[in-house]
Amino acid sequence: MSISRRKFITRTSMGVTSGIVLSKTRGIAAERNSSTGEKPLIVSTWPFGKPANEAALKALLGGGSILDAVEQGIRLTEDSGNSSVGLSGIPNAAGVVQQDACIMTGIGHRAGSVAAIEGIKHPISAARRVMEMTPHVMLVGEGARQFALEEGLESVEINSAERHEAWRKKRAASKAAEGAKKKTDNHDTIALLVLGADGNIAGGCSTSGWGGKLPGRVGDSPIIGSGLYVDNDIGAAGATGLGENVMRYCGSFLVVELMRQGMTPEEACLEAIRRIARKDPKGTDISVNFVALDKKGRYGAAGSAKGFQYSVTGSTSSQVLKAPGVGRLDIGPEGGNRK
Ligand code: SD4
Repeated sequence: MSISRRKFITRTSMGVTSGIVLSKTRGIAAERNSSTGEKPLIVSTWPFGKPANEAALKALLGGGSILDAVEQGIRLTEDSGNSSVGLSGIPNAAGVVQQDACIMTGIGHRAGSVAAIEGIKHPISAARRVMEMTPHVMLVGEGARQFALEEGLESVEINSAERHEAWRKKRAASKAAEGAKKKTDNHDTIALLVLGADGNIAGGCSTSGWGGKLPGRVGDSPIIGSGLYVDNDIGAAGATGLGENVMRYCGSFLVVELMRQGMTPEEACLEAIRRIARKDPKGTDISVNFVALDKKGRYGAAGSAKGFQYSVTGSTSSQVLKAPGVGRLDIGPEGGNRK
């Protein structure tokens, strides 16, 4: 099914030639309530998710599974140096990069996760190995690192000051080119959700977490139900933002449960943020953003403030969209905004 029905302000066209995904982005679309019914469909956090989505699509088109798609997409981000995920991860207060990642598939409701792992090039692959090669769901710290090494995963020095500096400069230049307002730029997460052509769903998450965090701090990203949740009967959701404000509310699980109650992905993301903002002493000043897709191929996202962008890729288009922000006066009563 085509995305062309949607009233995107801008859109991209994408062709697949000899297994290579070709795409162009001409701008940011601003569709608030999305429903395409398209499969396969890949949704991820932030504009840097777009090339990751395209790598995920390429994996699917090459015959890979939904888990291969999640892993390949996120590996691209971990390698790319265009965010603080992976190789260009941001150090903690002790100057060390500790990474968090998880992966989950709706098939068999299985999950794997690593937290506070150091010096492994692809934390997402370590998370997948935890799921597939152990009876466990989560490994942390040195145990996670040793396991990854035993599994043959590549070890790398992530806390390279030069790498971090190069990323910081690149980021500052692109923000200046965009005319973007200065903001504290100390975190990025890729959460990437895949709906396969057969209707099965998987997702993954990878991050170096909040820059300057205490050593040993684990965020929402590797916690199943917080940074990511997949339910093959309903859909999937992923989070980015200040993990502490997601973890205390089981954010991604909440989004999926709201979709179970009948909300569209966008409504569910908005309502989850309102739920958090109603309880949180900081209201909407919580830096929480969600992406979601459902079993029907509908997708959406929302942020506690304006400015969150997400990437959506299907076999006919690949684009970066603006997510609606929950306004300070818009947190309403429980169950508000239900259509
Ligand atoms: C964390 N949620 O560790 C992550 C950081 C993040 O965009 O999402 N940054 O708190």
